Amino acid sequence: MTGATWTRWVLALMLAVLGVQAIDLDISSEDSVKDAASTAAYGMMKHYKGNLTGEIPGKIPNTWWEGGAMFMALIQYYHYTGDSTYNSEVITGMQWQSGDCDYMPSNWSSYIGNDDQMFWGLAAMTAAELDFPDSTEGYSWLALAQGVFNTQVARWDNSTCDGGMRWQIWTYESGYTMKNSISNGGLFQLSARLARYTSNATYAEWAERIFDWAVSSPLVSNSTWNVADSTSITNDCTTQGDDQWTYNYGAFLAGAAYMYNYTNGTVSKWYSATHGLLNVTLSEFFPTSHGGEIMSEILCEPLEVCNDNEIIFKGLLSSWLAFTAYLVPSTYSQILPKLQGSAVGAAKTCTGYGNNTCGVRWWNGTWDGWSGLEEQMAVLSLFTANMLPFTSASSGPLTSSTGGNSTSDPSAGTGDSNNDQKTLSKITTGDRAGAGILTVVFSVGWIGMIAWLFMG
Ligand SMILES: *[C@@H]1O[C@H](CO)[C@@H](O)[C@H](O)[C@H]1NC(C)=O
Ligand SMILES: *[C@@H]1O[C@H](CO)[C@@H](O)[C@H](O)[C@H]1NC(C)=O
Ligand SMILES: *[C@@H]1O[C@H](CO)[C@@H](O)[C@H](O)[C@H]1NC(C)=O
Ligand SMILES: *[C@@H]1O[C@H](CO)[C@@H](O)[C@H](O)[C@H]1NC(C)=O
Ligand SMILES: *[C@@H]1O[C@H](CO)[C@@H](O)[C@H](O)[C@H]1NC(C)=O
Ligand SMILES: *[C@@H]1O[C@H](CO)[C@@H](O)[C@H](O)[C@H]1NC(C)=O
Ligand SMILES: *[C@@H]1O[C@H](CO)[C@@H](O)[C@H](O)[C@H]1NC(C)=O
Ligand SMILES: *[C@@H]1O[C@H](CO)[C@@H](O)[C@H](O)[C@H]1NC(C)=O
Ligand SMILES: *[C@@H]1O[C@H](CO)[C@@H](O)[C@H](O)[C@H]1NC(C)=O
Ligand SMILES: *[C@@H]1O[C@H](CO)[C@@H](O)[C@H](O)[C@H]1NC(C)=O
Ligand SMILES: CC(=O)N[C@H]1CO[C@H](CO)[C@@H](O)[C@@H]1O
Repeated sequence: MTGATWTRWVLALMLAVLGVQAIDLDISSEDSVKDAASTAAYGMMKHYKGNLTGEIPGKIPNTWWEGGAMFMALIQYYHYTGDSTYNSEVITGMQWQSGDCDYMPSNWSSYIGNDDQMFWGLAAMTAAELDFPDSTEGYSWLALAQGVFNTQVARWDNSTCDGGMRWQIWTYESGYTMKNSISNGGLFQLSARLARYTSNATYAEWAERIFDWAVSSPLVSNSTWNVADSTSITNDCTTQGDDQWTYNYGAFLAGAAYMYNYTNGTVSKWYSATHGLLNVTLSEFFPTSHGGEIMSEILCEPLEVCNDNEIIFKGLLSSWLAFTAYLVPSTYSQILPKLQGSAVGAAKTCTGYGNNTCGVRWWNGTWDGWSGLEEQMAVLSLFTANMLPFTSASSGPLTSSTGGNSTSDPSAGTGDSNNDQKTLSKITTGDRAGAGILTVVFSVGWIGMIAWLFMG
């Protein structure tokens, strides 16, 4: 061994003993980015028990939607790194929770919101676009995405605020009176992706209808490109809850990018929406106080109050930024440095427990003491998104005319009684008790659920 090799060994040993080795990331090396993603994925799957005997595939304790987000991250991971280690768990979980091809599985469908269902639909859409291996039995990825689309557009609510998706699905959920950005932005994005994948104009008409409604409501401004979190039907959607979250911007941004690409770059509305939303996203969530290139969930990170849902949001934005760069090439040079800066920052935080556990605040320079499946998921998506410079345009989302071959079923999900509001009266005592062990996605939903339990 040379002196230098010795020094490296001793240093590595010291770091291991001290438990401070970070993920060693060289952002300009394809192999290094893949290794970092692999380390993050391994750490994430240490927390996933759904494939163990006696457990429920795809179900993560205390949450249902996170399963969809987790599989989305793993589908992207497989596509960009080629590592198929987790594919069988993805396929098993994605099919297990699929309900009647609509992600309304009867165990959970009484308690979920439109946004919860949407994350599974977007995961299935991602699987179709990234040529994820089909399940030998079960539904095609495209049909699952179409099933979510079909069940959601049937809930488009023209009876209040001249349109829009409500946050929640059922009248007894308190978020039922709200229309929020992630539910509308999620369906906008899914519609745009289905339009581009299938070339079926019906999906594009829906994407346009949802977007036009959103910009006519307080949710999205087509002049400042502010994206608010929610608005309420109780005052006819005249005011907004203006909390700023990365994933709300990401949902509309990527949707606009898909529409831009679907329309072959010929429609200025989608060009302005993409660039307008991108500009605000980059100026708002990459604070100059941390150097301007590291993504931050600005609402919860400063006081360290991010909950599990919120910890995932930056991962979602990371993936959607990368997709935007594939679909709208003029955004590439703006997006790449922000993904790279974030990844370099995040890698430094992966020093927890001496086993590369990552934290929440990617700008902190070292582990901030937080850990969990959600932290790993966000970092996994970020590292995967950093494969962008090592891939060509053809590594972006496919369509049925560029190699995507997932089987279409335009009427998927339309025969399922779990979607039917009339089945509400059939909710049993067992179901109500079940509600008690669930953490509903947002606390307001939780409070509403408790109120309903006591009043009902
Ligand atoms: C790292 O250690 C923590 C705490 O013991 C544990 O929860 C986590 O699963 C470990 N992660 C890995 C990748 O071993
Ligand atoms: C997950 O479960 C499925 C179904 O039991 C099985 O086919 C698959 O091999 C399992 N995967 C892993 C990684 O354990
Ligand atoms: C529904 O709950 C039952 C009983 O716990 C479980 O066996 C089954 O796997 C669950 N299915 C889904 C889709 O979660
Ligand atoms: C919903 O209502 C708006 C305004 O009243 C109308 O323009 C639109 O056509 C309606 N859409 C549907 C799908 O009924
Ligand atoms: C902005 O949205 C409003 C609907 O609220 C619409 O009337 C207007 O044409 C849009 N402006 C542009 C530039 O698209
Ligand atoms: C985009 O261009 C392709 C190939 O020229 C064409 O087939 C397709 O119809 C165009 N799409 C739209 C929405 O105009
Ligand atoms: C976005 O920002 C860039 C420079 O940062 C600017 O050139 C461009 O005009 C902006 N686009 C929009 C739609 O605001
Ligand atoms: C659409 O996306 C593909 C990558 O999937 C890209 O090669 C193409 O240039 C994009 N089209 C336009 C009009 O930007
Ligand atoms: C799609 O193509 C892949 C090979 O790229 C093949 O393995 C798979 O069976 C095809 N799926 C369908 C539904 O034709
Ligand atoms: C296009 O999508 C719509 C909406 O799901 C469906 O009704 C129609 O049959 C589809 N058309 C084709 C040609 O697949
Ligand atoms: C630079 C910085 O803010 N570092 C913080 C990282 O997180 C730990 C734990 O919360 C803090 O003690 C550091 O000050």
